[in-house]
Amino acid sequence: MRYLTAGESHGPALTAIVDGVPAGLKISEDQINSDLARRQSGYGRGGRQAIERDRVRVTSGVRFGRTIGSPVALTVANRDWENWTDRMAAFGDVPSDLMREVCPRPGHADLVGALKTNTDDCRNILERASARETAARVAAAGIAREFLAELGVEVFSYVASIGDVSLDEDDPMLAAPDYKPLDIELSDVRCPDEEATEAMKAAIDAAREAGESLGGTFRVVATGLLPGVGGYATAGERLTGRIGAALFSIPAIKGVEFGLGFQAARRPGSQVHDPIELDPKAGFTRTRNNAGGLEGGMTTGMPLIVTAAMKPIPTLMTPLSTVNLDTLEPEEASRERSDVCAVPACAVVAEAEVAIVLADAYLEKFGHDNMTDIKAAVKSYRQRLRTLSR
Ligand code: EPS
Repeated sequence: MRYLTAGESHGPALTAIVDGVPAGLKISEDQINSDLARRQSGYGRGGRQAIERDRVRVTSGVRFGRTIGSPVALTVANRDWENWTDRMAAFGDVPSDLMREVCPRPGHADLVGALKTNTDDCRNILERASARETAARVAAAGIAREFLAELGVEVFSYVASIGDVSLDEDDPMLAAPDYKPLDIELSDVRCPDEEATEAMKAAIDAAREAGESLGGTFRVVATGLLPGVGGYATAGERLTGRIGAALFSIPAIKGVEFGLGFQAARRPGSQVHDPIELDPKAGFTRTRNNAGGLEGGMTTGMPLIVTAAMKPIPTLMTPLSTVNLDTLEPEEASRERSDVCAVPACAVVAEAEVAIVLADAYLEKFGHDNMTDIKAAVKSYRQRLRTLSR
């Protein structure tokens, strides 16, 4: 399962095409719309989210609520397009009063993108480098999430820190799967703890006051995974690399850790690796989950726990210095309407990326033509694993 997106932040719409979707998969428009709404929410978002009401329109690959085995095309309209029809027109002359973006923001794709593509208007770059594009990813991943849900796999996320405020967790590798999805959804910053939520919101308020922006960390958790999904034999099969690449493809992601992550490098082996047990009911299991659900590039059957770090958004209301591309003189970087903090939204996008990789790996292992055959293959694999533990 792969996806490709198109669409500019202030163009008419975002589009995603999802390829490799099996036939017979039930798709719910409401479910995709609720994921789109989750991506739009979060304390610290800017004015754009007051304009948009992201809703998906499926234009191919689904008939009477089920996939038919062809690529699925999805669009999400940009309501803000109405305000940009002259500045973002596909055809016609350049308006004489067009304000080009010539003061690239440090930390954004503006400058390097303009140099690379030989344009004198950073808008050509920022329109596509904007995180608005991630709405299309979330819509695309709706297909993957439905597929995984049919096979008993749930993917969720929560925010672990914003700026220097952290959620206090005893052992995230054990605690994470126990968090209640409702507590996470009810928090304005997707944090399962009320006190931490309030402290994070206060940090965002202080950043807004100071003309600053804030990054943070979040975890994506997948439960219900079967062991042996992914592969160890070739570089391209390893889920660690595939999930890592998928998360690093999200704008602003600067670090990814699986399970204990960097902490594992500071502990001796006996305090890192997870002892194996044989449970008469559950089969092979682990006494803990420091690996975060992956060993040798494959799922272990324990929850997948991956943490990612998002840098602060580059648009600052108290801007850093830059160089004006017209005058070549020092100037302040451009101010755009922007978010103070988009970590909660980014966590939802990360869920989407993880879901697509996991769905792809499941399809590899269990076939990809239709849901009946896939479910039969999953059942027979479960059966074989069960026999093995007896
Ligand atoms: C975003 C839409 C954008 C930004 C933000 C994310 O809308 P606009 O540029 O019209 O305000 O709010 O984009 C960025 C953080 C960025 O760096 O470009 C969205 O829908 O997520």
